[in-house]
Parts: sequence; structure tokens; C-alpha cells
Amino acid sequence: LTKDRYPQVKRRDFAELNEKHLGYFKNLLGENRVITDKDECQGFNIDWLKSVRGYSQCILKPKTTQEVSEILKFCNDNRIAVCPQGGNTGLVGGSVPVFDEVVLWTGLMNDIISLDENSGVLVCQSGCILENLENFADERDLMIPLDLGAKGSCHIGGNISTNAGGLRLLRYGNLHGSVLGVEAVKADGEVIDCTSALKKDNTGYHLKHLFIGSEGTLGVVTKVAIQCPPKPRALNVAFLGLESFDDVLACLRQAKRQLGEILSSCELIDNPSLDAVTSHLNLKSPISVYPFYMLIETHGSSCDHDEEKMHGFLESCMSDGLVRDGTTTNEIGKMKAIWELRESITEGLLHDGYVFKYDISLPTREFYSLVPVMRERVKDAVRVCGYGHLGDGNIHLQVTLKEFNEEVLRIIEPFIYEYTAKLRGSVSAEHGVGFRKPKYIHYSKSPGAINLMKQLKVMMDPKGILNPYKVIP
Ligand code: FAD
Ligand code: 2HG
Ligand code: ZN
Repeated sequence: LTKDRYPQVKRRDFAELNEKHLGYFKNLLGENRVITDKDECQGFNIDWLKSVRGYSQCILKPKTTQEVSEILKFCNDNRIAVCPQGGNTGLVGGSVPVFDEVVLWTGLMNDIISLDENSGVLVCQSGCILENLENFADERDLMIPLDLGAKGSCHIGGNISTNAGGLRLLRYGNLHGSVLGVEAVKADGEVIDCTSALKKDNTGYHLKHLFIGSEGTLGVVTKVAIQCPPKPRALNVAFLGLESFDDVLACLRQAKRQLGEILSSCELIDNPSLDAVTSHLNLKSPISVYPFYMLIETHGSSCDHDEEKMHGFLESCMSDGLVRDGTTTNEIGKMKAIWELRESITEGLLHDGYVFKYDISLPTREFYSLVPVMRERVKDAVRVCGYGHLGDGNIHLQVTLKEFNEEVLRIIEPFIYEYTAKLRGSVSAEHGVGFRKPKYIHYSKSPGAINLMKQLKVMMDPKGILNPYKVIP
């Protein structure tokens, strides 16, 4: 871990940690919840992709909102920079320090506080692991309206701070809709209680939204109230093979028309993406090889009705020649195996070597258009592939190489951002901006909007201690 890892970014004028600071933290949290051992700090300094790293020498593990408040007040008074961290599964380098920022890790803030079985509103601390919440809701015949491949590690607070999208946004909407309330702590330690558990509340500005998707730059999320829909009684998954992207679009239109109210997910996987998991992770595809695959899922309340609909949909897609091969299932093991193919692509691609990762929203017609263009541009790639949330217009375009190559980077960027901007797409559809993308947000945000972001940051965190070097260009 070297101090000049990012020569283009200069450490700002924050305090360097001293014994007095550490003494304060130890007094507040106890010795065990202040980590200063180099080896133990290591994991908190490196992101999931192992592509960015800092050299923090202090990890703080608060358990309560009050502790978070006191930590931030002290850090603000003493100009100590802080990097909030949840499950550290973020993909844009936002969750790890850039230099020696103190890491405020939420993993011990994992209490589930209440669940109202009438309204479905679950209130919990921000460090709850998503999968634990999913299991808790499931046991009560409810579900969390968010699911993603990182569920076993990511925290609900991290999800909220990144406004994570995930695999069923198409059906359950994004977190700006399903999160009813947030409690967060401002940089100066003030606790902002917006934990209304009401579906409707127009009393003034909707402040909770400031914390949803602001990636730890405006406050630390400490508590969450989230609306859980009833668990579906009937689930079906189809895995389809298609010959062309035009067929994919026609199939998407059919799925919306014929599956309508029960459609819960509509994902696209191209052949090189599937190959990343079948060849590297030894997972098996249930059908033979096609240029495109679609994973379509339904959530409904009547098994016979939903199964009939799914079969009707598949039959019509096959008789129209859109789907060349396909399988549908409602067996739990088989559905899980199909989802595993989709959810493991991120991991599978890492086995190629170096991954250039892009997370882009484009108009649906253009969803895949960038992939063949990129394949033409980067001829030496191990793989250029695209997959993702077709139903939401969000593609994950990836270019893999055996190892990082500066020349290839210049072939991809800024071309990819210019292409996206021309189509009025988004250069970060769901993963956020973090440390990797601040210099690209102007491709998707107007100067006025960026200026307002800067003004908000100055107002809420005047000393800039919260997740510095991230998000704001
Ligand atoms: P972290 O990675 O720890 O942090 C992410 C950001 O939030 C950082 O900027 C951090 O400072 C900030 N933060 C964390 N906790 C708090 C808090 N309590 N208060 C304030 N700021 C905080 N993302 C999607 O959107 N959709 C997907 O489908 C998806 N799938 C993924 C699959 C895999 C295999 C992996 C590795 C990642 C995936 N991601 C996906 C990205 C990532 O999982 C999400 O961004 C997730 O929401 C991050 O949660 P986390 O707890 O790991 O946050
Ligand atoms: C997904 O949809 C995630 O699987 C991760 O958002 C995508 O690895 C990626 O780029
Ligand atoms: Zn995604």
C-alpha cells in the first residue's frame, strides 16, 4: 500500500490520526471496536474488485446511532476524514478510503427493530446484511423489494447509499419508492430523523432522498424503514435462447404484454457473458448455445394461473420464431440454478484477468448497440460482453483483458461515455459514481445540476470530511 497510488489525486488538508484521537475513539467504543492492527485493517482498505485501495490505519465499529453521531462530531471538530463502509461490495471504489480516512464500518449495527405485519414496513439498523433481512421477511411471508448478487455481504445501508437497483427493479421499483424512511447522521454529528414509516407524507422537502444514492457523501445512514411486499405464492423462471437482439426486443414486448402484472424480472445475457460462468465457474446452462439468452421470472399469487401464462408466453414466442430453445421451471432448485448463472457473471469475468466495467442506461432500442461497436474497437480483448437489466434499460458492458492495458483504456474511454451521452443515456445506471467516475458525471448531468450537488455538499458537510474524493467532480 503506497501513499502515491493516485498521483492525480492529492490528499486534502485533513488531520493525521494521533494518539489523542485514537484515545477518544477507544474511550467511546472500547478497545475491541477500534481496529488499528495493520493486517486487520487491510480488508477494509481494498474493494471487492481489488481495483482500488487506501491505507486507513483505523477502523471504527459503532453499534448505535449515538456512537455514529459522537464519532462524526469528533471527526468534524478535528477535521478527520471518514469513509463509511457497509459490506464493501460496491463496484466504483466508493467504499474504501483513498488515503488514510478513518473507516466507519456499520457491520455491528445489525438489529432488526420492528416489522409491522399489516403495513409490511420493516425498520432496521443500516448494517443488516441484505440476505439476513430477506430470510427474516421470508419467514413472515413477506419479501424485501430488492435483490442482488451481492446479497450475502452487502448491507441495507450500503444499498440505500448507492440506491442499488438489482434484479427485480422492473417489478418492485427503486429504493426511492420502497424506502419509506431513513435516519442519518450529518457530518457534524446531528442526527436527522426521517424514519417516517408512512407511505404518504408530504410535510415539506423529501429529505430522505438526499441520503438515497449519495454514497456516504452527505451523511451516514443509520436506520431504515422499508416497505416489504407480500411474498409471492407462485414463482416461475424461464431461460430462453434467441438468435438476434431484434428477437430479444420482440420477446421483451411479448413478456410485458402477456405476463404483465406477474412479470418480476427480465434479464439479458449474451453468449460471451454466459460463457464466463460456464467456462470459469463450471456452471451448466440448461439449454444449448445461442447468441442471446433471456431470464424471465414471474411473481404471482396463483400457481396454476401463472404457470399457464408462462407456458402460453413461451409457446407464442416459439411459434413466432423468437425463441429458439427454452426451459421453464417452478422447482426451487432449478430456479436457483438458473439465477446462479446470471448472478455469477461478475465473478466469472474476473477470471479472464482485468475487467473494464461499464454500467450504462440506454434507450431500450439501443440497449445492445454498443457491444458490437466495442467489439470492433477492442480487437485484442479476451471478451467484450453485455448483460443486465433489459427490462430497465441498464446494460453491464464489460471488456476483459489478460491484464490492464493503458492503450486499450484510451480506445474505450472517453468513446464509451460520448456514445452514451449522445443517446442521452446514463454513465452510471446503478453502481454509483464513487471514486472511479466523478470525472465522467458531466456526460449525464448538466453543469447546473452538478453545481447544485456541490452546494448541497458544502451545506451538509462544510469541512468535506465525509467520503472525500468521491462522487463530486
Ligand atoms: P459498500 O460497498 O460498503 O459501500 C458503497 C457506498 O455506500 C460507498 O460509497 C460507501 O461509502 C457508502 N455507504 C455504505 N454504507 C453506508 C451508510 N450506512 N451510510 C452512508 N454511506 C454508506 N449493485 C446494483 O445496484 N445492482 C446489482 O444487481 C448489483 N449486483 C452486484 C453483484 C455483485 C456480485 C457485486 C460484487 C456487486 C453488485 N452490486 C450491484 C454493487 C453493490 O453490491 C451495491 O452497490 C451495494 O448496494 C453496496 O452495498 P454495500 O453494503 O456493500 O456498500
Ligand atoms: C449485476 O447486475 C450487477 O449483476 C453487477 O449490477 C454488474 O459486474 C457488473 O458490472
Ligand atoms: Zn446490475
